Amino acid sequence: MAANTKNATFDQQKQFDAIADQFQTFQILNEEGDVVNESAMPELSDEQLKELMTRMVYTRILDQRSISLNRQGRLGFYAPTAGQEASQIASQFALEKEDFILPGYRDVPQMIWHGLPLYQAFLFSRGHFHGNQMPEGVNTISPQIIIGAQYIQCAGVALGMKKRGAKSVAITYTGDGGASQGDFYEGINFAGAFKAPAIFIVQNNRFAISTPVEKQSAAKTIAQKAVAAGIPGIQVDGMDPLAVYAAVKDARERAINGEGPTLIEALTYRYGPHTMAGDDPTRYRTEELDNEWEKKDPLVRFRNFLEKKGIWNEEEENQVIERAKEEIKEAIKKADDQPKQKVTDLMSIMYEDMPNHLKEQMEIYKEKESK
Ligand SMILES: Cc1ncc(C[n+]2csc(CCOP(=O)(O)OP(=O)(O)O)c2C)c(N)n1
Ligand SMILES: [Mg+2]
Repeated sequence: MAANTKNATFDQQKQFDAIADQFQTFQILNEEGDVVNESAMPELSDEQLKELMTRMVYTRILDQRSISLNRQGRLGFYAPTAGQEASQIASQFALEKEDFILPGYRDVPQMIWHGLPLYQAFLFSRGHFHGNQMPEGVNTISPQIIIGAQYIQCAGVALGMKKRGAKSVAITYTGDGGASQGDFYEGINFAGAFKAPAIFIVQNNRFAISTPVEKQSAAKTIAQKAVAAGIPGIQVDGMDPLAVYAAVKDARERAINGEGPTLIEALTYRYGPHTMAGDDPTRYRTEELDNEWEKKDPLVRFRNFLEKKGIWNEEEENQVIERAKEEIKEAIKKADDQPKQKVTDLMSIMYEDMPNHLKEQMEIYKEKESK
């Protein structure tokens, strides 16, 4: 017999309402660029605020150029980033150089601002191995393609930092779709149990390719999933760079102080397609939804905020755009100038001590490549 809800042992609705109450969206700047949460304002100098804007504008241009380079056949795999600049750039902006980033395939901008040279990001897109060779001191690994796997790796990297007594954090990114994967739960649970200094970000852009977030989970928010792992969770307006920055900065401080990991759900939107491989967003998103999110644009909002403060203008923004275009042109040239990769290159960088059967294959390929 079905349970009689009148005699239920607890009031489910009350439980859900209490949860919803605790996971309200954290915001500092509204859509017009006005401060609506003065007490939460992060301490950032005018120079730092301008630098954050510069990086977001630069990244938007990089996205536009990457899309057109892909269409010209000059780039390979590319996952568009426009719309997600606040979630991506402001979260990286709250890190220190010694922090370690475990990115997903859409998170190449964070790697670039963490120190990955642009030409190597282009080589990654082309499937060239040099795009995966991080320079010494650039603390990131290649973008993860397996949805959610980076959450487990992040827990491990963070635990390693803790064991070494390092004052740094590991940060990882996945999407709303990624939050349905087993790896997501295992990662946050493990990090919570061991109080590992990790920051787990979910960029909830409302779609996993064409699957809407409503079909991912019965939970009202992704942030509340932190509760089951015994860690703090917060939902932030992911189109508000100041809210994202403040949330990550706060999470970093707690992690460094030995208080363990945080789960941050950033509500955001990707304006473009899932990747350049051929999905058509008009088949799974309405124009109304696109328009609603365009009004939340992080660049427009932050520009308004900075202009009202009198520290930003069109001329400055145009200079950033010109610089970005110039540097992208140079970087793509540098990527073009890179020697074509050979099978023997791939093999020789894989092992310190190459197994015998591969040594044999190496000889075969050396022979082939010499012709
Ligand atoms: C384990 C695994 N399953 C399926 C895929 C195929 N796949 C690639 S992207 C993607 C959607 C992910 O969506 P989301 O996590 O919301 O991230 P977004 O692309 O929106 O940033 C899927 C299912 C994959 N790469 N790995
Ligand atoms: Mg998504």
